[in-house]
Amino acid sequence: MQPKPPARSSPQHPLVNALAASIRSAWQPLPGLQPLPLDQDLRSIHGRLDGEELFIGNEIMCCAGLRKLHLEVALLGNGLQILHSVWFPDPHYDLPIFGADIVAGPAGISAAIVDLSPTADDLPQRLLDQLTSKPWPDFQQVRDLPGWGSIFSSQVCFIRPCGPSEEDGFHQVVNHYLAVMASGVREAVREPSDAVSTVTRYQGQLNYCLQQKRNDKTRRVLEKAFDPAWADRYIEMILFDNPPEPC
Ligand code: BLA
Repeated sequence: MQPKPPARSSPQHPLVNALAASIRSAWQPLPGLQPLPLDQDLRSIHGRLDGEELFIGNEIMCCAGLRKLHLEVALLGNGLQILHSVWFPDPHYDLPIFGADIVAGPAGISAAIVDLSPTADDLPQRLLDQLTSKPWPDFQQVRDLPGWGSIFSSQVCFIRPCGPSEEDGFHQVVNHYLAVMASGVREAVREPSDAVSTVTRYQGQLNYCLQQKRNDKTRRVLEKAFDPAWADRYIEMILFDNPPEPC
């Protein structure tokens, strides 16, 4: 039987929709893009909390240079809407991790973050130069990172956008970061499994996953919407699964 479409109590936040569309357009032309197998029950997850419909939609792809490109759009109760996207590189390639997270509630967006996060000491210089070539707009509320946020680069953009024009400004920043990431992917060359650089990037990506799993706010929302064991498996297997060892 087909699952019933979710009864959306609040319409999707326009920035969530717009960013999801930008992320899909950015990955579309990547070399060798293909969907990774994902069970239907994880592609589209339905639940109910206090009479409200919950929904998580997942799209997971891979391409040359990236082991996993993930886009998740979720409605998780109390009008909470999430856009989450991480592009995890294959550690054989000198690439950073693209990550974006938007948390919107009935009062607007409380958190909007985008980064190309290094998997070694710092971002490759050519990517740093490209990122900094386009300065961000002057956002009124730049947010402080939590302790585990040391995984992000010096170019991380973490704000609470004030109004539609800052939301649009943030969207432009994400588009720029996506374009820089995509150009890195197109140029990246595979290095051997036993190269020190490959092993360092594998360890860097493991650490990224470990630190992201320390975000109690994500865990709490998923535990409340589903249950602790489900949340734990979802975080370990779908959101921040460890990279396989290079071979
Ligand atoms: C914060 N993430 C949050 C918050 C919630 C979630 C409810 C608090 C909002 C706020 O501080 O205003 C919830 N995020 C989720 C859920 C999912 C999700 C449930 O993605 C998925 C189902 N988080 C990421 C990624 C990044 C990230 C990829 O998943 C960055 C690239 C960052 N989220 C991030 C940060 C915070 C946050 C830095 C603020 C944490 C804090 O201030 O303690």
